Amino acid sequence: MHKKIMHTGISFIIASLAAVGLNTLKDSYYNPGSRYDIGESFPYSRKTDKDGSTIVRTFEIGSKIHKIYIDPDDYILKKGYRRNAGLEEIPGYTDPDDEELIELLKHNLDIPSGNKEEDAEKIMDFVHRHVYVPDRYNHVKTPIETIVEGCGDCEDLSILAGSMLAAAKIDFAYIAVPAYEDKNAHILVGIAGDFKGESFSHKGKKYYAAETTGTRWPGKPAGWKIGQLPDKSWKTLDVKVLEYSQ
Ligand SMILES: [Ca+2]
Repeated sequence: MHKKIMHTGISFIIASLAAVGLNTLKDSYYNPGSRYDIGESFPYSRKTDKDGSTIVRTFEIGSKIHKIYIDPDDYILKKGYRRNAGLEEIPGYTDPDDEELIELLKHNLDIPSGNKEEDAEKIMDFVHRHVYVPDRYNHVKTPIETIVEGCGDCEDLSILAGSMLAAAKIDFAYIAVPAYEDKNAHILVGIAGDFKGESFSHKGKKYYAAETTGTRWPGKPAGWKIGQLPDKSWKTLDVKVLEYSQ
């Protein structure tokens, strides 16, 4: 669910990268790319530890290498069935209680820092390191699936952002953009706080636009700032602010 793009060349590049990644992962405990859909998995910077008991995802943020440890059984359990949902159902997939997500916020991103705006920017920077890959079956991913696979489409990346914001107790909503002209429907998050730029008002609050998609490569995070709208025409559409309450 995102703007229509030229798929042919990009799909080929992603398939090639996935193939390279899978070769380096042949001793891995599991291989979601082969079990499901190679187009939904981006194995760059993911491997298992020596005995295969933990999935390790590596992120380089600034000069620091971050490692995130995920239980493969937890991942496989969450990957285990297909989910398909309309945009209005997306808030229900928010998962702020995931222990691995809470660990990630605390130990990798030092959240909460006491400054909610800075924490929100840090969360968005982390989300922006996940590659935008449209999925073939409209599978709604849990945050752990998106982190392990390193990629997702607009709903998956927004659920990851929303779950992290909710876990950090930062006020946010999902912003659902309807399909228009030749563009598909889209979803992003909106964050309340001391930000500048474009926002969507709902029940007296301003939710500043926070686009979650945009990168094709994990080393080059999408550059959207909070308050920046990828397409200003969204302001003229019947955009829905979908609340999430803890
Ligand atoms: Ca998806």
